[in-house]
Amino acid sequence: MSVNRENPAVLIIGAGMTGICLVIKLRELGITNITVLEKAETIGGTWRENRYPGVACDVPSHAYTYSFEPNPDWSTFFAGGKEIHEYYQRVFYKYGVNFVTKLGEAVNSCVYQDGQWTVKTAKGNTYVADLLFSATGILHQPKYPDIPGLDSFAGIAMHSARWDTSLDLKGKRIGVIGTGSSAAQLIPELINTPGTDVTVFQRTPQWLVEAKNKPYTDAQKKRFREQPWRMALVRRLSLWTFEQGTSALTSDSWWGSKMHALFAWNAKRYLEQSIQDPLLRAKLTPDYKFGCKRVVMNETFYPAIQKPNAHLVTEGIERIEPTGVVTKDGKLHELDILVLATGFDPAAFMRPMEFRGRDGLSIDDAWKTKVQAYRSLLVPQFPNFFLMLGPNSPIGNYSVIAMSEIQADYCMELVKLWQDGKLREIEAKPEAVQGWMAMLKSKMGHTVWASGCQSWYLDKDGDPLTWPDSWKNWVALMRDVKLSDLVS
Ligand code: N01
Repeated sequence: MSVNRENPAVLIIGAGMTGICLVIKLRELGITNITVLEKAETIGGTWRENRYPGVACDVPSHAYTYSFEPNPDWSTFFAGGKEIHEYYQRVFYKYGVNFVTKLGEAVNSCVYQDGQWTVKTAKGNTYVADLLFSATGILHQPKYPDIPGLDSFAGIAMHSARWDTSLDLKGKRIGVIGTGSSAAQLIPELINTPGTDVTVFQRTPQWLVEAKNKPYTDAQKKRFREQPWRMALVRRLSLWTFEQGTSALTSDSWWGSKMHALFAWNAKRYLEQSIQDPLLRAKLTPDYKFGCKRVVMNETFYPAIQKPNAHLVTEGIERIEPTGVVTKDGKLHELDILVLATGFDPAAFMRPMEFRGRDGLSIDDAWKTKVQAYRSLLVPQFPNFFLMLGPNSPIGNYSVIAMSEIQADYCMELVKLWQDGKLREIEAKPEAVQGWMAMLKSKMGHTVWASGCQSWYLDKDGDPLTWPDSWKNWVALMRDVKLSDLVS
């Protein structure tokens, strides 16, 4: 079968931040035969899905922006979810990504055969592609807690990422399970709603860093517009700070340890200065290393949890009954609404699609022993397929947009090599995948993630699913395409 390598048929699954970026980059290569399949009726990924009160980004707005599309109009230092969603919509239309996007096209299966991918959707449509990109995001599939009686709850129960925006919260007794980044944003909004009584069920205290969220004035926005270097400076400084954080979490060198101690001291001081009641402070004090779980960046949680209508429960959940949550001390906490801020399955890449590579190999079989992808992107036996933001991407607290752009650039380099005939198919050699996994393993022990806490950063073997080294080293690696690692 002859493939038009100059303008191949490209399919992208997902019209979120990464999918939009890919279309723009592919067009820069002169590729126009692109189709984006988006399961929902609107675009925007995470920022379409997460609608809970208080949803925001805890990465500074100017750093959570495409490098090629700065936005002088961000209203605050940390933008809210709605504003970020609007930004993506603007970029989507400005770059004409809408012309190649099919909405309401949930992908059911992707099967590779004879050099092409056949993709079928729930609507019964079939698409054929030479190159396939999964841009479905990392944290997409909600994780529901395995608590006895959850289904018996007679009130309203919902996951934080499945928020019912029509719900009237006033005067309600609300329970929240979880105290991660989503919970820390939404709990204060619930507590500050008139007449509510909010019970927070905390299993593990979180490390929390104060994230002051100042609005940008009209004068500042005008300066950003007229002198774009100012936006670039805010972006660089924000990213630099996060880069130091990443180094502190991934290195046990002298410098890494000092940086780690400084970040931990700062968070501890914030807790001590913010929480007046010593008993509550003790409940909120983590007993594991700073950064082992994803650090929560927030300025509203500590003030809110001290309000009279807020209760922090640490006794542990025994079961759920129709009227509420029973904790291990036998107490029934009666509730009208139960919010499950219990996070996501970080290894559910592409699922629940049927995904088959060479010789009918299913992704479940390919990953039976380990979820792995060369440079996070190339899955052995799944040629001409790119798993964006795949395992061991440098997730953590860094800007996921910056990450996505760098991965997209790397993919474009591979596509160019393939177009030039230097690669028969885009696939990593088995020994390169083994080398990649061994390199990751050798670095993991130095990270704080492997220091003995439970978090979504770890896979089933207790190995970090994140990039276990500095941001700088990751970027250098991604800018260096090693042709010898690829099947030629
Ligand atoms: O989820 P989480 P999240 N019984 O997994 C608890 C991104 N994000 O949605 O710590 C009782 O962090 C669990 O307890 P424990 C960001 O990458 C970004 O908050 O496991 N509790 C924990 O407290 C983030 O890391 C932004 O003991 C149970 C909570 O639920 C990721 O999304 C904003 C339980 C889950 O915390 C996920 O954050 C928001 C059980 N059975 C989120 N099961 C930005 O601003 C779970 N928990 C960019």
